[in-house]
Order: sequence, then structure tokens, then C-alpha cells
Amino acid sequence: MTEDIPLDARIFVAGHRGLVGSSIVRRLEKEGFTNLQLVTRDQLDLRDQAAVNYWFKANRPEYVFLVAGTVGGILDNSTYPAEYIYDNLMIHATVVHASYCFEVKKLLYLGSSCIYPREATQPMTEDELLSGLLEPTNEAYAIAKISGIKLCAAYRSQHGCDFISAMPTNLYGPGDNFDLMSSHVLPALIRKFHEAKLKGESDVVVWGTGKVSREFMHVDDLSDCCLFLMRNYSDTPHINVGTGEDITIREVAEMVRDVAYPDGHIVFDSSKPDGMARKLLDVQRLHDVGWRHRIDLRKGLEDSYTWFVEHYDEAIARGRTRNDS
Ligand code: GFB
Repeated sequence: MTEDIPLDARIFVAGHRGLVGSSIVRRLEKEGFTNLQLVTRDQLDLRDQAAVNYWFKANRPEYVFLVAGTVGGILDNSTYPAEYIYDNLMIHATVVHASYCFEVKKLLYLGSSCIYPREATQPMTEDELLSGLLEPTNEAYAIAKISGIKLCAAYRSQHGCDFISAMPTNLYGPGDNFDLMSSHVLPALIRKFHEAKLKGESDVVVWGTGKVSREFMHVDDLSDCCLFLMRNYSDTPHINVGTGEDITIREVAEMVRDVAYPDGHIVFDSSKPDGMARKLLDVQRLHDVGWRHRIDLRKGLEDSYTWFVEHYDEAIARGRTRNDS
């Protein structure tokens, strides 16, 4: 069933300053939506239930994209587990509960592919959830994200709320976090190769062994998918959002090198963690509901590199991103 969302519907994008939220805003604006409700962290702490309830009562959103959260790469996740579990648990709890209390028509909750067990069968179907132990480097984040899925399912089951959950794979794109200690691998590599080129340095350090694989999706594909799911998906099970293709860290580092600095020389630092050996989503369910990604990795990387070069000062100054997926 297709949900016809009026162009003047009140749409709350929670986390609109982050990689995902800013892409969703661009997508909604392009589509002609005129009544986006955006609020910064300083204006509203999403971990504060009373403040969130007050805001919902005053603004009465009809649709909610819940894409706010404390996010980061492998090192940040394992260094700050308390922030990852507390912030994410609280944000989901307050926004989902307020959406129920103030009769939101539909809510899309965004999780992560790290919810699946470390030893999950690859590619990972949605049914792998809670079938084994989690990857230790992101266990706190994963536990919070799993609770968000169960929260949406419980409100659907007990209260009949139209709350859905989507689990995206590793993302990249304009507006990413380029801070080298807290970012994900792709923005880190884009920055490292670019700065090595600027400084005339040959070696570029890549963490881990380079032998593990990851699946990468451009964030503009994800935001297209989020709007598609908001319109076309209404069910209890969460749904994977990925490309169905993965690549080793060595291969992706070589791709970034070719795009940003072909003379760069890759050096692996195996004292840094590898994380999961493989993390590839099974996207059959997504294909069955009628959505497929469009942006090829090489093209997406070229565009992201161009964006980074054009917004270098802003991207570096932004630093560590918190509370925005
Ligand atoms: O992107 P990343 O931090 O996240 O790391 P995860 C992916 C792989 O790239 C790891 C390697 O094997 C890293 O060791 N890598 C190589 C680097 N060079 C770098 C670098 O300079 N920076 C970073 N960050 N990695 C995160 C989870 O896991 O993925 C989160 O911790 C979340 O919870 C996110 O799920 C999507 O894929 O390992």
C-alpha cells in the first residue's frame, strides 16, 4: 500500500545536521515538501523525555524520520561505549514514546548493520538478528540499536503505531564526519590521502590488516530509500538497506588512493582493530518491496572527494559528530 504524504505534511527530521539527516532534508526539499520541522541539539536535547514531549505537543509532527544518534567509527565506538549506549537508548525511547503519545502517523527508525552477530551467516538476512554474540568493538551501539527495533515493534504490536525500522549498511557522502579519531573508514581515507598529497608525503596509514570487507552505500541512496519506505513499507520486521556488494578495506583504500592521490603508498597499521571480518547485508527483502540502490561506489567516492575538497575548511572544522546519524 502506498502512503500518500501531502507536500505540506509536518515532517520532523530528528538529527537533520548529520550525514543521514542532512541528506534526507535535501531529498525532501527536492521532492517539494514544504513543512520540515528541524531542531538543533542546543534547542532540544532528544535524550530528555520531558523536553521531547513538550516539543511534540507544541509542534505535532505527522511523520518522523528518527535518524538522530551518537555515531562513529570502530575506534570511537570502542572508546566511548557509555555514550553510545546511553545516548542512543535515550533518543529512541523519548522520540518513539512521544510519537505514540502525540499520534504521529508514521515513524521511520534507522538502525545499523552492526546489529547482527559477529559470526552471522553472510550475507546477513534480517532473521540473523539475536542469533549470536555481537562484535565487541560496537556492542554498546548495537545493543542500543537492537532495542530501538524492538521498541518500534512493541509500539506497533501493543498500540497499533505505524513505526518501521530500516538497517542501513556503512554509509558515506557529503556532510560526513572527517575527524580521524571518530570517523568511519571512508571519510578517514579521503582525508588522509588528500592531506598526504597536500603535504607531499608518500605513506598513507590504513588501520587494521585491510583484509576485512565492508559494504558501502552513498547516503543519497539511503535518503531516497528512507522516503520510499515511508511511503511503501508498513510492517513489523526491520528491513536491511544496502547494495548487496562488498569490498575489502585494501581494495577500497586503493580506490580512494586512485581518486585522491594516485602516487600515495598504502601502509597498514595492524595495531588498530579490524572489527568484523565481513558485514554484508542480504537485500532481498528490500528488492522485493521494490527499491534498489543506484550510486556506484567508484562514482560515489569521486563525488564525495570533490565535495570534501570544495568544503575542506568546513569539513575539518566540524570535527567529531555527536547526536546526528
Ligand atoms: O568504518 P569503520 O570505522 O567501521 O572501520 P566498522 C571499517 C574498517 O576499516 C575497520 C578499517 O577494519 C577499520 O580498521 N580502517 C582502515 C579504518 N583505516 C581506517 C581509518 O582511518 N579509520 C577508520 N575508522 N577505520 C562501525 C561500527 O564498524 O561501523 C559502528 O563501529 C557502525 O557501530 C558503523 O555500525 C557503520 O564497519 O568496523
